[in-house]
Amino acid sequence: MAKHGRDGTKELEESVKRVKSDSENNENNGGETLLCGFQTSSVLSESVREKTVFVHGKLDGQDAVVIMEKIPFGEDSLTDLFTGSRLKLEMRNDIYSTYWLRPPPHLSEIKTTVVFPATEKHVKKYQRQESFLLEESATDYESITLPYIQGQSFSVQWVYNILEKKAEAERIIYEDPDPEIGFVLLPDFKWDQKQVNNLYLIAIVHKRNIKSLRDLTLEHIPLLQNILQRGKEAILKCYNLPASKLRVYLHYQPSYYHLHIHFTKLGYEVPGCGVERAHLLADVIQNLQSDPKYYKTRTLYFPLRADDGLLSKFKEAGRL
Ligand code: M7G
Repeated sequence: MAKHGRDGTKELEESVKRVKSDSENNENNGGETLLCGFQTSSVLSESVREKTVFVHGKLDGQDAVVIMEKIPFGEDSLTDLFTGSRLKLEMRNDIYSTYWLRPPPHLSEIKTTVVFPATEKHVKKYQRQESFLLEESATDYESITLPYIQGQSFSVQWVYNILEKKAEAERIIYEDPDPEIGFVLLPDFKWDQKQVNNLYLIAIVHKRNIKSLRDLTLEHIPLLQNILQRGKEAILKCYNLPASKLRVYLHYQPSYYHLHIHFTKLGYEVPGCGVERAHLLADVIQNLQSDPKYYKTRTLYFPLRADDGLLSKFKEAGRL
């Protein structure tokens, strides 16, 4: 299943072409008009700096969340941008002039993610909220967190679809099919795949009984080492990005309780890469090597948003 190219740039161009042809297919199978009937209920959050907006609304009477993000300039697109655009003068003063540039359609695309139908939990996930840092002892995990996540967490059907090649199969860049130490590596759906500067991939393990960092013990070291090693090699081959340019980590708490590892480009300040939520995979391996029960026994810290149900459980238990 591995599709490694020797020339990373070429591979990236090919994967961009793949994404374009996916979107062309999508236009043909009705995706083009999906949002025409979208009725906005509220803007959940927006960022002027990141040029993103998260919108809650209704589609066919059901809840939906639409995330839109203006994409960065890629060096490769500059020539097309200069030659194919029209300029509208805004003002001119001495040697200074400002314009509104109207790019050709293929350079004015907005990356759009649709969650439909969206659950109440999705709507909350994308709402701007105050966060609180929680302290979770091993006992808190057993008595508060575990029962909560067993009943309340997001469906991981999308993960099973990827592992079973029912969705995103053509996006997989590397797979080790081994049931114990194997995994699938593919672009995170947050990545536009237009440039490596904001590279974001996820490795999803084939093994189905590992919910999060808390479940990891000595027996998982070969799995974690395999992901770290082979994931780095695959990214070097596909995107020409060396391991020294990668941030490889797990989230605690994750949103989806099926073990997966984030691979992002170092220097790309993606939400969730801060010290309060991200655990470097290399550190996780070392911690397990020095203490096989490290993550079973340690107190772990993580932020939760004000309206997170788990936060209420910690409050009810007098732990916040
Ligand atoms: P997480 O740490 O469980 O939660 O990471 P977070 O979303 O709060 O960071 C899950 C990762 O999977 C995130 O980086 C998501 O962007 C990514 N992701 C989520 N979904 C539903 C999909 C999907 O359908 N396809 C792909 N390729 N990535 C997804």
